[in-house]
Amino acid sequence: MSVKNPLFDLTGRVALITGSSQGIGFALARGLAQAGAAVVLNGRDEKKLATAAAALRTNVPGARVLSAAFDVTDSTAIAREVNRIETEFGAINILINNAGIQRRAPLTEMTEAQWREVLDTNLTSTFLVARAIAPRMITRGEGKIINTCSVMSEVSRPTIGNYSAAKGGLKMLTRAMAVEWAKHGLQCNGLGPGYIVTELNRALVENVDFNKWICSRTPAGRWGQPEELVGAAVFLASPASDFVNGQILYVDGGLLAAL
Ligand code: NAP
Ligand code: GCO
Repeated sequence: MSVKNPLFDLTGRVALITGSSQGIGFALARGLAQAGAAVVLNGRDEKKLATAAAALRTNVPGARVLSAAFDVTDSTAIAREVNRIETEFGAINILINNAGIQRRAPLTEMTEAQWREVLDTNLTSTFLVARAIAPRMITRGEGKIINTCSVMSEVSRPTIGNYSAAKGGLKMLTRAMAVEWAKHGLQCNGLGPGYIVTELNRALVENVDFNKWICSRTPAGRWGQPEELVGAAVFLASPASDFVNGQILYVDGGLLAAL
């Protein structure tokens, strides 16, 4: 007997997950689809998106899947695609601002381009996409916004000053959204992954010394897998979190609990 708890049931909901052609975003899209949501995949590369959408339809038979190729730093493209999604696919009930990049360098050697690209993609984009969708959610009196933060919203390490600044800002932008939009029936929260095995971290996973360090620094003694973030995302996207606002839910193997 398959038991579905209505608190975690996303049937009939439409979820846009930015940066979901691979990695964490794709895992979250698949998890929300398995919970019943219709999902909109996003990324800049249309071929990667098509491959991801096909895989998702195979993984989750019967799932409604739409691809929306746009750059989350391009406000014109965002407006165009949000209109298309809501016209062709349905009102967006759940927004996961997940797209993000890394450009590692010591601050004294970091180029302005490396700084700006990371802040634009990892922070400003969330403002731009949420600004396009939140007014529609406010009109409808409901909506779930989940921003993919990071343990770097709380701590940093050398060579990722741009990334840490962006993720720290994203924590506070999440709280700013919560305090402005909660009265309109929106719940805005953050998801804070620890070290997860994805393309973003390929160089770190393959670095023997870094791999050893992160496994010793993480109480669980290992890297996380993208699928291990799905439970927290479904919780934050579902009725189960209707009185949760402005929180960052860390899924980090205990990393932030440890000195
Ligand atoms: P990933 O495997 O590199 O995937 C990044 C995704 O974002 C891709 O689908 C990429 O597709 C998309 N993307 C990048 N720039 C974009 C843009 N300008 N517009 C639209 N889509 C864009 O990385 P990931 O590890 O899954 O990271 C996803 C999110 O989790 C990021 O915000 C990252 O900071 C955060 N995070 C990751 C970890 C970790 O350990 N991996 C931990 C904490 C937080 P295209 O290149 O085709 O656009
Ligand atoms: C790095 C990593 C981290 C992780 C993640 C940790 O260079 O240390 O890329 O930034 O990806 O953000 O939560």
